[in-house]
Amino acid sequence: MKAAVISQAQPGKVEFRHQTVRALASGEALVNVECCGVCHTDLHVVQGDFGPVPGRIPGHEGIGIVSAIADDVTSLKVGDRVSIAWFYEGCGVCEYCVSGRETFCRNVKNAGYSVDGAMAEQCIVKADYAVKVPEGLDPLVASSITCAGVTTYKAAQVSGVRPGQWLAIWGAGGLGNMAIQFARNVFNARVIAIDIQDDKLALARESGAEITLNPGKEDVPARIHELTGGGAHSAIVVAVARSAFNQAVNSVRAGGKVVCVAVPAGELSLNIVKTVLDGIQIVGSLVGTRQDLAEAFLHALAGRVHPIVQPRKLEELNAIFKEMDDGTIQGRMVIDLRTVQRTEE
Ligand code: 8ID
Ligand code: ZN
Repeated sequence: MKAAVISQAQPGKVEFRHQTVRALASGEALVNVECCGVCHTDLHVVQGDFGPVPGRIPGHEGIGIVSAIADDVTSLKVGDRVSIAWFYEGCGVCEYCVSGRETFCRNVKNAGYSVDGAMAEQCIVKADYAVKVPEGLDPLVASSITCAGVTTYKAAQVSGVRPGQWLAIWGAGGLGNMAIQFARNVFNARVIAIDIQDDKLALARESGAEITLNPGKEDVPARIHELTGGGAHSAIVVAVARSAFNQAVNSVRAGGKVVCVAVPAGELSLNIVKTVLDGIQIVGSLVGTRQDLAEAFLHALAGRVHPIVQPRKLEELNAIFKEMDDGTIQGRMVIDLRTVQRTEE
């Protein structure tokens, strides 16, 4: 099968290879990949931001059809459409796995990082962890839900935002676009979107943001305090920039919550006095559980969220990473493997 593999020789790039898929082990299923969205996390992984992983196949917004199952698999059957998400597998028995926080399992495996992901014609999944895609949901749409969608659906839950409250969202890229739609259409929040690019802000308005702000042009925390009469009730940061985190902390009202989702390098600096006197909460949020993903799929199926996606070819992956780095992508680029002739082993 054809696969994109993180290059040893060319740091920050993938190479395209033909390789053989290994035999299925107990509990596993083989998936013929239909498509896989390109998340900024893939760019972090390919660039070695979480440590180098040469030889790894990236991709964790994968959607495909089960083509084979191991003898002991009962949760999937051949022909099922499933997702290949960042949360690839947990141990199933630790304090996190048994308390609805399985993505924090200390023995977690992540698709496209610690195990091979979905930027390939075929991918092996752990059957009990591959969430089924509901019938009638377009695979290109489902792919964006598999990371961008579920992550922001979860982050909005973590924010605790209530209907009618102000939620400020930093970053209007692949995740940001989904965050705005979930916040507006599922959580009934009033959304302020913040991005450094005006074209992204225009898309944010189309997606449901009531107010858009550009930190290059105005003092964002001051404007948010003014517009909301005291600050946003909560904030979600999906912008790949440290400054966005500091702006978020300074933009929420007393008792407000800042949900950290993006993972730029560096440290978050906090005004200790404001954090204490205003009772600000700052919390990380990591993708979503299998149940969160199943729910996020249903919101997409019901038409509450519509990811903006553009199909691309596998061979364009390095070019897509460059566009992502340059900030020229609107919504999500999705590798569509259905457009290429499937190669045999
Ligand atoms: O589970 C998680 N926590 C999780 C899941 C998936 C992705 C975390 N992530 C992380 C990614 O690894 C990445 O760090 O979320 C971040 C955003 O991913 P993405 O949405 O896939 O990236 P993108 O499509 O490139 O969008 C980034 C946006 O940030 C804006 C850009 O203009 C773009 O719209 N941005 C930047 I760069 N600097 C900004 C700034 N200073 C900014 N927006 C506002 N202020
Ligand atoms: Zn992702």
